Amino acid sequence: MLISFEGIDGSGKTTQIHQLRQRLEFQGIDANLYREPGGTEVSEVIRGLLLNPEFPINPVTEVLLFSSARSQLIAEHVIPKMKNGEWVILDRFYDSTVAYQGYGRQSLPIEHIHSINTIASHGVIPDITFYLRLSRQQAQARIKNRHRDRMEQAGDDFYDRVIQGFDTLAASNNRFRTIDADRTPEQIHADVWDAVVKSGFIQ
Ligand code: T5A
Repeated sequence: MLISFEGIDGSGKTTQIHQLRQRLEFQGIDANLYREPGGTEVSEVIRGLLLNPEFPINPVTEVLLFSSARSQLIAEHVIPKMKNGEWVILDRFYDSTVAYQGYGRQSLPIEHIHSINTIASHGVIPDITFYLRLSRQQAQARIKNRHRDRMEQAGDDFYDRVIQGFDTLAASNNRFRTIDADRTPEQIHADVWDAVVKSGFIQ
């Protein structure tokens, strides 16, 4: 079982992932959790490059770096765990590349991003993708006291396009579950858990 969480920065993905992981533990399921970019030694080094505001990175290079970090994570951890019948939760996956680099940065035509995503993910597709939908203003308010990384310095228009990207993806993919993230963590978790139970993967 592969579950991914998507949404703009500050939408509450990490908070929800930890709640879901804990709930799964109560059911005797020990889920593997990885963040993107990151999750392997190589991918964490690439993450350091991507988020460092001191590095000016060409937009196409940015797509390829996110994708390289992903390829390593999927090959090194995700595919072996899935072959072993284990649960995997991803804090972001290739939908983020469509939303951030495709819609936000407008680095490459969307169909090119989809092709690169297919290669970098080694053909792996999530069973469920939770999209925590929150306005830019609400998300920014939640993380306003935090040091801004390179991506978070991109500006309001960029984030509005990223939201449009996630909305478009969610409207055209059955694996997406759009969750209203402007509620308490407990209310959001109840919806997430309901969808996981309905997926039929829990006995
Ligand atoms: N990126 C990533 C790309 O551009 N392309 C790609 O292909 C990929 C994979 C990653 C950056 O890289 C970009 C996207 C990102 O800009 P990151 O540090 O991993 O950077 O950033 P995020 O994944 O965005 O993580 P964040 O920590 O910013 O946001 P989360 O995880 O969505 O939010 P969370 O849970 O940490 O919560 C943020 C704050 O809100 C509070 C929390 O306590 C916390 O203080 N909160 C709530 N407050 C009120 N109500 C709720 N329901 C709340 N839930 C959480």
